[in-house]
Amino acid sequence: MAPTPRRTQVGIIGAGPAGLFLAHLLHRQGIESVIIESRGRAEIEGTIRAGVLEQWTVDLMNGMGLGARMMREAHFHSGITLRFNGESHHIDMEELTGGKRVTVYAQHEVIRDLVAARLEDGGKIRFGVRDVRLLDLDGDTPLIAYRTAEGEEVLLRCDYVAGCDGFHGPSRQAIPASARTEYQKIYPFGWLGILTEAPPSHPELIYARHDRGFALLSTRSPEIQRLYIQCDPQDDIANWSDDRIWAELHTRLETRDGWRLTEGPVFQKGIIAMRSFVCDPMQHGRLFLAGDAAHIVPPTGAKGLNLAVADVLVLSRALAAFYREGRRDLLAGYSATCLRRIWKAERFSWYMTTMLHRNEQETPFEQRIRLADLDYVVHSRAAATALAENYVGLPIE
Ligand code: RFL
Ligand code: PHB
Repeated sequence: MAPTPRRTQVGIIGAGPAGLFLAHLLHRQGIESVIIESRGRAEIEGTIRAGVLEQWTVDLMNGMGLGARMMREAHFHSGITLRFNGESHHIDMEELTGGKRVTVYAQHEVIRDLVAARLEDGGKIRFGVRDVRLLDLDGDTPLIAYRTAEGEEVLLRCDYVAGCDGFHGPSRQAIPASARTEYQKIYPFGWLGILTEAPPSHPELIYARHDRGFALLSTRSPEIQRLYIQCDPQDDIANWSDDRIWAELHTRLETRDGWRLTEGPVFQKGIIAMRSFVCDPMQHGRLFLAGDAAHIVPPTGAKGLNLAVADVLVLSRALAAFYREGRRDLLAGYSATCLRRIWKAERFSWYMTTMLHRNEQETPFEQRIRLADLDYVVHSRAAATALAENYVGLPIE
């Protein structure tokens, strides 16, 4: 017997930053939603990903009453350091942007805070679902079909579907290939990331360009540091002993003036590939894509999570205008509104990535241009201001 359809206003696929922020934003507008998530709660709350929140993302969390733990436990950085040719250069973002800072607060901590608050509000999050299918997207009442963790077949009838299921989720594929254009760039390098139990080596993030490749020093807490080095994206993590990782980190990060990196035991390591990707349009019928489902940036600009939140802020406003006033124009313009911000973040992330990484495929001429870019940005107030303005996050319209 076919299952009886359940009903909600907005069906949200994916409990990442995009899906969770959307559910909270809709709830505050009196709009009901259900989130369906293929992984378990412990898994989404334990996956190590992003670390940097833009100023407006922090303001939004605080404005929604979701920022209490973040304000106690996060680290607030007024600048970043750029290193190349063995020298260190400080970019004072707070001064260059009229007081904006970035907040280092891990993505899985944001997820923990948002999941807990949503469940406390009585919100519906279905974890561990399987076989998710999107149906009738062109009609007035699209359907999400899925199987619960217990194996029960469910049909969820919605007014709208939000595809917040990341780069590999089914939502983007539900838009016919002929109805979307995909723009993509794959970089010939990846990042090897580690978590280490060590004290901070430096009070702010260090982005380094070195002849042996890029390195990044970030942090998680006074006891735990996050570091990355550029590597071959196909490389096997088994080829990277802790000693080899530390040797590369020392070489790439340390400066001629005697600054030294503090080591500690490595308790997590992995390799990620890097790409830039945009799907246009981000909507089809009653389906709206948000976050990594629609676009990917390389992590060098620290933009991915923030972009996902920006998308769902636009979507929540458009849905609120529909439910409150019957307006459909903001929904119709969703993709175009989001893509203006997305392409600027794509440009910035590409710029930071190409400027800071060693790319064997580039000519010696191009490699010297990257160094000139760095030299320019650390010595020109205009160029440093442009970097800072993008890094702390462009204004939300
Ligand atoms: P997510 O986080 O991938 O969440 C998608 C969710 O959808 C679920 N899902 C499904 N659910 C139901 N049915 C299905 N069939 C499903 N298929 C998938 C998944 O299980 C998942 O829970 O996407 P979202 O919400 O769009 O958020 C995007 C961000 O996670 C991402 O952009 C950032 O992590 C990128 N990123 C960074 N962003 C920043 O803003 N600042 C940073 O400092 C930063 N550093 C990073 C990063 C990403 C990294 N990695 C690992 C890619 C550093 C790294 C190393
Ligand atoms: C991180 O702390 O994970 C992090 C920081 C800055 C980036 C990317 C990742 O650009």
